[in-house]
Amino acid sequence: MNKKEVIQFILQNKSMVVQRDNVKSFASANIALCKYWGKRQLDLNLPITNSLSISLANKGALVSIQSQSTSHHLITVNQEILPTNSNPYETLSTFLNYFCGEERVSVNIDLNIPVAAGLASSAAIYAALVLALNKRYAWALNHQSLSILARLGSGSACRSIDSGFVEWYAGTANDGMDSYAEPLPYHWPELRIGLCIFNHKPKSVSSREGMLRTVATSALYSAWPEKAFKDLVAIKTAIAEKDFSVLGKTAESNALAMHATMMSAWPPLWYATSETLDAMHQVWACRNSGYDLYFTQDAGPNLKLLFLERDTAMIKEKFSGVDIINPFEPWETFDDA
Ligand code: 2P0
Repeated sequence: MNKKEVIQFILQNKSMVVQRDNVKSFASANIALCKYWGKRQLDLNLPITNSLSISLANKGALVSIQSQSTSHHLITVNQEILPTNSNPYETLSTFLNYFCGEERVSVNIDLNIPVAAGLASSAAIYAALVLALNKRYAWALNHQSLSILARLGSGSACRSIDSGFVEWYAGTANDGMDSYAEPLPYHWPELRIGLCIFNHKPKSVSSREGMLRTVATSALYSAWPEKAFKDLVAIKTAIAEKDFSVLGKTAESNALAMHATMMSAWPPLWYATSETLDAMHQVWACRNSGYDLYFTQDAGPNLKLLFLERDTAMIKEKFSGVDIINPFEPWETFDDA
């Protein structure tokens, strides 16, 4: 099955008539503790390994959709209209066409995280878009179907349908019907994520291109699936047992191993800057002084700190400008909007 056929299958017997115009949905961005890096199928964004993330509460994308009487969709991101000949417009508009048919819509996307800088903005956007479409046509889809539809927009978006800890199953089916994300039944109110944002600019190599290149050229990639599997087991156990040291250590090691596969790709992929490396050394220095502090890094230079509430004051002092998130804090979901 291709993308269009998967969508038709999920939406069979569902109305394609607008039930509510001007709907609004919010989806949190998510940070992977065990990463998704490499696809077993490109078109459907089917991953080689399972991955596990933590959703970032009120950090993410708010998407509204309204009917529009123009010949093309009107898409704005943070109040700026996307030019119809730009790549982001083409990608979003192609995705919208799968659902809206001949209809044209105006989509407003408001993000409170940097766009395409390794902060999972596309995950939040596609998840919020699918949640908003579900309201617009009153499909009443379950989370599994919503997660699959979000994955078709951007792989990691399937992890942004739910909050808290979320696991995405790689699955084995060719049509990807067994590749969706589900929340883990654990809360960890003391857990904190610190966003160290050094660069708001979009990354030069997209994750899609980076994954392709890594799988095709990195000699280290063959070791990745086993490493990811072991880390996933360790992280799930650490979450269930609330063992923060094991969680942090495994997440940091997982991120570094993913970056090792990228660095050994050709041409090499190197997302870190000198600020990223300085912050890593700061984390290691804090650890050497006895603090339980770890980091993770995605396809961008920004670093995400993992720590517990008790160390908040120290983190604020050592990492100036850090944005601290409590992933289990309640936030506005716009479920009735
Ligand atoms: C993750 N990343 O697990 C990993 C770690 C980046 C590094 O998921 O091509 O934007 O749309 O499926 O989801 C970023 O990849 O890629 C990502 P596509 P996506 O969070």
